[in-house]
Amino acid sequence: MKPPAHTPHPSRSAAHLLPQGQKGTPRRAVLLSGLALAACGRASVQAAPAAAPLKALVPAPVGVAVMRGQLEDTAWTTLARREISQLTPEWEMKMEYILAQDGGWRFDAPDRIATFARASGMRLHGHALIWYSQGQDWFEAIKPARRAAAFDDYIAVVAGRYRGQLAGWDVVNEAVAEDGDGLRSCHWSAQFGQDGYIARAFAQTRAADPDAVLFLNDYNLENLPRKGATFLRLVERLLAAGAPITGIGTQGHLDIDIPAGQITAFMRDAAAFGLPIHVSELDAPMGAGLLDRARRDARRALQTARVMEYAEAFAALPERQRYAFTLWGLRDGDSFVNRQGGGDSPLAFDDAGRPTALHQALVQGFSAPATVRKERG
Ligand code: 9MR
Repeated sequence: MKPPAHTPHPSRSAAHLLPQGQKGTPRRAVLLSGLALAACGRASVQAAPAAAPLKALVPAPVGVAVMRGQLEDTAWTTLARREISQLTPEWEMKMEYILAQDGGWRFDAPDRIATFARASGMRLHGHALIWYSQGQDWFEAIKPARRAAAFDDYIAVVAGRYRGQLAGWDVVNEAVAEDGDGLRSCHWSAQFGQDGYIARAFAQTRAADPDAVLFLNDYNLENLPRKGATFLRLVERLLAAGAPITGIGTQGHLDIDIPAGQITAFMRDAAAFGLPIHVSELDAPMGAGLLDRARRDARRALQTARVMEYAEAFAALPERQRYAFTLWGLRDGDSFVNRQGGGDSPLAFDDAGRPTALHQALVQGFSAPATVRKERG
């Protein structure tokens, strides 16, 4: 199997390795218990009683990234069925999986995930049709004169296959340059132009699936205000040109060191388009593997404050703009962040399925009354 493409990432640019399915060690599904955490000003978190499932707490579908192997792990499926109401295939609905090396198409894993979602009463979110980091060898091996048809055909086949089965698609992923200075150049932009490939992908996806919400999805939008602004200008330009963008995806791989208010400011600017917003890949690494206790507590407090801010900013959106709030993995050990050694706690559950400090931050953020949210916003 082809190794997955690398995705640059803030402060952990080499932070993912091979996709990781079930590891074979059954994990015990443990019910919720409170967590006592270090108090620290506004971000303090108190010991909590047994928590409600996330899907009862969040005023929108709660998503999680999934790999086929996890569907064979009953600890994962039990926890997911209790907590989660939407699934995003973590990598098996991308070109790297679907376009097999023998030239065929592979749909077994994404079909299995779609079947599981349906059987579990969960929504399915498609990720990702066109991404700068994927499909280059395949595309460049096609004669230039036939590339446009191949691009259109890929979208027609994949989006057509899942038509009616998923709520939305990340049509184009990560179009904005790493630092926010313009757009990325890639094999797609070389063929169709920097805005051109995005507009074409949206038009083709709309033709293949008339009902899905179609997202432009990117990361660092809250971490780097300049990148957030470039992204929103791109949305504005493409909408003005008639592209059927009907959703805004902000991945939410959080840099917990950003100043307070930056997340709220990006969400407010993004919300001005009136489109549904998907917090599509939230995690919040602390970089905590090697830290001593005092420093770890300080990192926890920062993590708590920023995750609360994200939750509050999302909950403050009008209902029709709250597409979903998705975590990029269920348990800490499921996170791509931990595939290079582990030790971080970027997600809502630990490896035994118990709520983490990040979970408590979500509880607090989503429990804040609307008036408090408004004042903080
Ligand atoms: O977490 C995903 C990892 O398992 C895959 O190997 C990798 C390449 O497909 O993609 C990771 O997910 C990325 C997502 O698709 C887009 N935003 C950044 C995510 C983390 O790199």
